Amino acid sequence: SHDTSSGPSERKKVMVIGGDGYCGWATALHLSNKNYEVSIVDNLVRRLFDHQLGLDSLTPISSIHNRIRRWKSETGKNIQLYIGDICDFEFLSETFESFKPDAVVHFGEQRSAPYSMIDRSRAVFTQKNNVIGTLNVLFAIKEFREDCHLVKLGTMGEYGTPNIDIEEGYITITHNGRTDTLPYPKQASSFYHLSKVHDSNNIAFTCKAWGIRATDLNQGVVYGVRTDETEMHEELCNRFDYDGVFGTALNRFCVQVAVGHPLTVYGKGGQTRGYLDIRDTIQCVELAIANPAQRGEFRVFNQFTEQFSVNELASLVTKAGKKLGLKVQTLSVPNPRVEAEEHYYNAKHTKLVELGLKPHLLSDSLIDSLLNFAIKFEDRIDAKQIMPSVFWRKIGVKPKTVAA
Ligand code: NAD
Ligand code: USQ
Repeated sequence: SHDTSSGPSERKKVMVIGGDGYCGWATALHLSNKNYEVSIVDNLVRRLFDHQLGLDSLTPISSIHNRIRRWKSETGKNIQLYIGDICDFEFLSETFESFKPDAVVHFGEQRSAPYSMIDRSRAVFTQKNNVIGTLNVLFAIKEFREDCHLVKLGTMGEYGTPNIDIEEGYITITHNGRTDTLPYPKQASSFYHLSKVHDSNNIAFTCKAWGIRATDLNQGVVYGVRTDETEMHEELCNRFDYDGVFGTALNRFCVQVAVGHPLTVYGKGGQTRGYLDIRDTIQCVELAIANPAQRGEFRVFNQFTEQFSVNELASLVTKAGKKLGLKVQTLSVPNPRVEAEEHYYNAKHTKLVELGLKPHLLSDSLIDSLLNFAIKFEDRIDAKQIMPSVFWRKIGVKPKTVAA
C-alpha cells in the first residue's frame, strides 16, 4: 500500500546492532545512504577479541567515533551511536526508548565457529552472549516497539549438511499418512552455529506467542570488502579478517596468495557451503527491511548466491593468482574441525531473489581485485596467524591462554 503520510521527516528508523563489525558497518552506511535513519548499537567486543588473541584486521580500521564523524563530513548524514552490551537489558531498553526503531537488524553476536571452540569459557561466552542478547532484543520489541520488525542474522550452518535438499526454513513432511510443514531439521557443527539454532527457536516461539514480526536471514559465508559507501574515504574502510579464528574461507585464500602462503584446504576439501559478496549482504538486508514480515510471522530466507566446495574456491583463487604472476600452492591441512568432507549439498535460495535481489556473482574480476587488495596491505599480514589454531576435538575446560 502507498503510504502518503511519510514525508522526509518520517524516515524509517533502523537500529543496526553489531554495526561496528564486518557486515554491520557496511550495512549501516548503505542504509544511511539510502536515507533510512540509522543508529548503531555495539559494545566493540569484536575489537577486544583481536586485542586478546593478538590478531588484527588486514585493513587499518578507524575507531567507530571517527568512522561516524567521517561519514557525516562526507555525506552530511548522521548515524546515532549507542555503545553498550545488548545483554544488559537496561542499556538496551534505553536505546529502544530513545531511538524508537521501526526495524532492528541484529548482527551483534560472537560469530566465529573456531572462537566458540577454543575452550569451555569461550563456548559458554558465545552461547550466553548470543542467546541472551537475542532474547533481550525480543523482550525489548515486545515491551517498547511491538510493531518493530526484527531482521536477525542466522546462518546456513544451522542446517548442517543433510543428504537431502535444504529448504528455506521449513519442510513439508508426510509421516504415517499425515502431512505438516515443520521447521527444517537443524544439525549445527560448532557451539557458535548451535547458538544460532537456539536463537531461531526463541524467535519462532515469540512470533507465535507475542506476535513478533521477524525475518531470520540464514546467511552463507561472506566474502569481499569494498562497498560503494565504505570506499568513499579510507576512514570508512571495512575490517577484513584473514586469521585462523575469524577469517573465512575465500577471504583467507586471497590473503594467503598475496603472501605466498599455501592455500589451507582443511581435510578433503569437499566441504560445500553457500557464499555471497558483502555487497549482496547489504542488498538482502535492505530488501528484508523494505518488505517486512507480518505480525506473528517468522520468515526464513536462505541468504547466499552461489555454492562452492573448498576445493573449488582454492582452484578459482589459484587460477586468478597465476594470472597475476603469483606462485600458488595448496596445502592439505588435517581438518581442525569435525564436519563432513564429502557430501551432498543443494540449498534453496529463491526468496530473496523473488524480492528483487540482483546477485553479484563471484567472477574472475572480483577475485583479481581482492588479490590486489590483499597485496596492497601485504605489510600488515602476520603469516603466523594463518594456520588454524583451534581444534574441535581438543576443546577442554582449562582456559586456553595466548602466549606471546
Ligand atoms: P563481526 O564480529 O565483524 O561483527 C559483530 C559485531 O557485533 C561486532 O562489532 C561486535 O562488537 C558486536 N557485538 C557482539 N556481541 C555484542 C553484544 N553483546 N552487544 C553489542 N554488540 C555486540 O561479525 P560479522 O562478520 O559482521 O557478522 C555479523 C553477523 O552476521 C553475525 O551474527 C554472524 O553470525 C552473521 N554471519 C556472518 C557471516 C560472515 O561470513 N561474516 C556469514 C553468515 C552470517
Ligand atoms: N575452511 C578451509 N580452510 C580454511 C578455512 C575454512 O577448508 O582456511 C573450510 C571450513 O572447514 C568449512 C568451510 O571452509 O568447511 C567454511 O569455513 P569458514 O571459516 O569460511 O566459515 P564458517 O566457520 O562456517 O563461518 C562463517 C562465519 C559465520 C557464518 C558462517 C556461514 O564466520 O559467522 O555463520 O560462515 S555458514 O558457513 O553458512 O554457516
